[in-house]
Amino acid sequence: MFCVAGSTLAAPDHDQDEDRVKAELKAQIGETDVDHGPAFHFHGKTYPNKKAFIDSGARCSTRHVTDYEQRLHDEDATRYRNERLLSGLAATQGTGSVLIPVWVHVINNGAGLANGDIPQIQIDGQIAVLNSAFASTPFRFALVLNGVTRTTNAAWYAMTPGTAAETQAKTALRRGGAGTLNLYTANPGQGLLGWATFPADYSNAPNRDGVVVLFSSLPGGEAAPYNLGDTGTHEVGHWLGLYHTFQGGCSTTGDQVTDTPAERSAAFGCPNGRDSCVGKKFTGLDPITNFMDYTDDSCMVQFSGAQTSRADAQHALYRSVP
Ligand SMILES: [Ca+2]
Ligand SMILES: [Ca+2]
Ligand SMILES: [Zn+2]
Repeated sequence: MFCVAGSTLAAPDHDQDEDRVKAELKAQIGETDVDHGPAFHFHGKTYPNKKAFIDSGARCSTRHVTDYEQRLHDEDATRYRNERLLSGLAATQGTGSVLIPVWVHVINNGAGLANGDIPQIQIDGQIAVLNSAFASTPFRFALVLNGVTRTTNAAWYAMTPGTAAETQAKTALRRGGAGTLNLYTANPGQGLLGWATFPADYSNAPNRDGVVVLFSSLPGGEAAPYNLGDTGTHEVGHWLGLYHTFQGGCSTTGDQVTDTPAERSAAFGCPNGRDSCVGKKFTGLDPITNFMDYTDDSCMVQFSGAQTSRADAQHALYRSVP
């Protein structure tokens, strides 16, 4: 009798608590059933809300790397760091010690800003944003002398990942080796903001290497709230071997970076205090201010120490030839 009474009295309280916690968590991570916020107008399209835009995949179209690939790259990176340490070097190259030459290829649909023919001041602004974002890392970015090309081509202007247009554009325009950043600005189809290739992809497909971003995502562009240049920062993060902070969801390996707390799904907007993976294994709030999440440009402010170390190893292994 005692046990029955105990369970009938205690159980509802416990369930109510659990339901409340679950509901709060769902609301916090933007997964309530009805309220995902107001309609989101972006780049000539209207989405039911910002979550729908994020769910559309347009925020970033960089390919997903499989667990197997991740393990290979991370074994190589661990070996690289251990060899440095054995030689008496610091695990990571010095801050600002790696200069990355940058080519910017402005693909447009004709003359004028409305056709994506962005002015030099926005290109300089993007390079400044990269240098500021990567200030605590080994990487510095410098535009190659006369390193801006301008091409009018309607098909290339609307290119999307994996298409003939992308191959043609990059084959024609790309300059430099594995360590040279080729940044293409265009107006990709499907409302895409950008995509990048990973360092380890270079040897198999050198011509595909580089970063593509929506022209109006550059600083001063019209792609609010993604117009402070941090689409460029995020994609260059991929280009240096970083994954999304929400990769792997609530798992202990996740993005293969130890100091970015695990995250169940992409964050959007700037949800302060979001904590989508909870419990002993998942201490720490979601890394919503990290450049490798999907939050607004104004919300993203940092790379972590372990991301820096990861990017350094990936660069040294696969991009050391400029
Ligand atoms: Ca992590
Ligand atoms: Ca957490
Ligand atoms: Zn991404």
